[in-house]
Amino acid sequence: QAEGRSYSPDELDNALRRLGEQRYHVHHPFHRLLHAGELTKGQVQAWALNRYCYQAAIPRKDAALIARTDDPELRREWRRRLVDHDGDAPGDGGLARWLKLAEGLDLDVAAVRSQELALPATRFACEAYVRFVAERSLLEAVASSLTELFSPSIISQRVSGMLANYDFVSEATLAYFNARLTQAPRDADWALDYVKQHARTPETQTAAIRALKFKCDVLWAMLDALHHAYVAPGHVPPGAFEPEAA
Ligand code: PQQ
Repeated sequence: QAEGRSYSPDELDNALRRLGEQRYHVHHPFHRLLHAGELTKGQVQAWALNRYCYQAAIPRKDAALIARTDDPELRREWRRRLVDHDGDAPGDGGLARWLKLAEGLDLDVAAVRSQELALPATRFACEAYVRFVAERSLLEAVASSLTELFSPSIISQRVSGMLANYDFVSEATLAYFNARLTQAPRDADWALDYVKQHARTPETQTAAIRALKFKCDVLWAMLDALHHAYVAPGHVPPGAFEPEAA
């Protein structure tokens, strides 16, 4: 960004997409291994168990955002996200579908739901996301969701890679991701329009870009923690999930 000059909405759009293309967690080595079928079932279980903490944090950060705004349109849009994750009835919605995924991987569902076996860094990263949305500007809170611009391609890659490469994974197990393929682009397009409308000055545009970078860091830190504990060097912290010996 040239000194003191603001981006046009299209330039801001490009800057956000460039950042995501460089920093999104699709580039993390753990994802390469996951998608290429190079992990053991125990390592895939560790991914699903830890990732549940992220799923559980998402509706909390969405509720925090709703609580902060006086704009009925923003609330109306955002409450759909809550319903997507929590459903309208028990057993419905993204959290329940993630638990189905965990069950399909033969994890103890109650243990997953308790989050007690998650890695320390997973918990810190997820909580940092909730705090960020609760405490930073509304624009930054919305901008931090923009990683979802990049999730459809990683999800397609993940579903086809995991189905092709693991005999313990079925389409039913991965059903969580089907809904995300329509929900994520709808949500991300709306959020991107909001950011382009509301970030008009160099300061607010920089804040929006930094918010997306922060969120890429949240996702990256979660995979770093998984890699360190379960791939190399393989130091599982005391009290965290221990895969059964293969
Ligand atoms: N990100 C949000 C958000 O920030 O509001 C909500 C979700 C994501 C989801 O519900 C997801 O399922 C999801 N999945 C992935 C993935 O599978 O790689 C990534 C992201 C993301 O980029 O934040 C989300």
